[in-house]
Amino acid sequence: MEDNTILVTKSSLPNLEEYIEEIRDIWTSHWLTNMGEKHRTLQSMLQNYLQVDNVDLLTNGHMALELSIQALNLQGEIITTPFTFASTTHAIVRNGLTPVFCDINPDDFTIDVDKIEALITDKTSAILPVHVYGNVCDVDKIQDIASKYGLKVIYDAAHAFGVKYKNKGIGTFGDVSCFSFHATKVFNTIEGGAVCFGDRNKDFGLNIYRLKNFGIRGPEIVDSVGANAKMNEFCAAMGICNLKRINICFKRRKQLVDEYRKCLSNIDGMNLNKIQGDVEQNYAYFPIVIDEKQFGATRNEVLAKLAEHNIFARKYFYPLTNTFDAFHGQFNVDKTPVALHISKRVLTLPLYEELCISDVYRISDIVLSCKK
Ligand code: T4K
Repeated sequence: MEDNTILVTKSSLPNLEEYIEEIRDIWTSHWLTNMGEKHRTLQSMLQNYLQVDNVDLLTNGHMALELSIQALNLQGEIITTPFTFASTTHAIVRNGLTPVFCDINPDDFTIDVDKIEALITDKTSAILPVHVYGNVCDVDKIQDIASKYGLKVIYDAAHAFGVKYKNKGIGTFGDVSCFSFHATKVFNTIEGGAVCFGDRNKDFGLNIYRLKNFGIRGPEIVDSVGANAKMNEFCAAMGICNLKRINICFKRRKQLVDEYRKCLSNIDGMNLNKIQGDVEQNYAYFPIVIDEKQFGATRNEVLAKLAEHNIFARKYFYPLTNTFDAFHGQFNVDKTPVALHISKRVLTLPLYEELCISDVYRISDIVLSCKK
């Protein structure tokens, strides 16, 4: 790989010496996993940072989703969106439940709350919306619908670390919020994830803890059939170091996004996500939507032009999850036309802490050079 290659993202890392310092005492304790000191420390740091009642750490964001569905003992159908990473839909299907796909808003690509109620049946047990790219779903309306029909709400907050809505941590909404701390996320623990939930959901907390540790309740009691999804100490140590520098990371991402917006706003045939009111953003992704008719080039042509310059943007999220081969045509994509339209036109541009402002200008120039 050449030095000048720019990928869609690049993991944020702490100073190496700081990480070594953080893991040094593991060589004294020999305690590598199973809810050790680092695990407990990161858990309480995150509880504080995310302003939530409870946090439980897991091996990744996917297990957070999959085990949350199980811990809530959901059955039947779950209303969700197809404009997401495979994980969201797979977590539902792997639990033996049926995803029912709701369309998305054209402005911020979150679930279209006006289309949820028509999808509710007597089999519906929950709504699983996605704060896609860190854009906040209409949490108030979703809660109203959930309360009216007695449904649970699990947020896929994989993209929404550090986001606040009306000054409240994004993890405080719904019954559960599931975060991803994957290497590609604004905050990473190498691999990792977490569930956040309120004190009113203490039972959920007990269930998730047992599910992540084989169903073991005590030294001689195993009273449920759990999996293994414990975050290990090296990952937790990475999280401790990265959390200490998270504000530097957000500040830098904001600068880059501000420059992208200056270069790429008000271009015929190109739409950017609307800036949401009452939201403190995390600048996780920078999606552009290219309408071939007005722009004069397709999304794929822009992607290819960037690639000629060793710049690798990504089609997050194409294809839609309801079109995956894995489902053998089980779902009718025509029922989510906005999601289909966006997925054929969206491109996520490179965005990460180490990206140079000059690269933002260069990337924007190449994108604009495709316009006819
Ligand atoms: N829900 C949503 C909405 C999600 O987006 C995700 C994950 C999940 C749930 C599940 O959470 P986790 O179980 O993953 O915690 C990446 C990530 O692997 C995935 O975590 C993420 N979403 C998804 C949107 O993106 P890929 O297949 O695009 O990853 P990959 O390997 O192509 O990496 C993308 C770029 O990241 C590379 O070009 C370079 C950079 N990179 C990658 C790795 C692995 C690094 O800089 N460092 C690294 O270690 O899925």
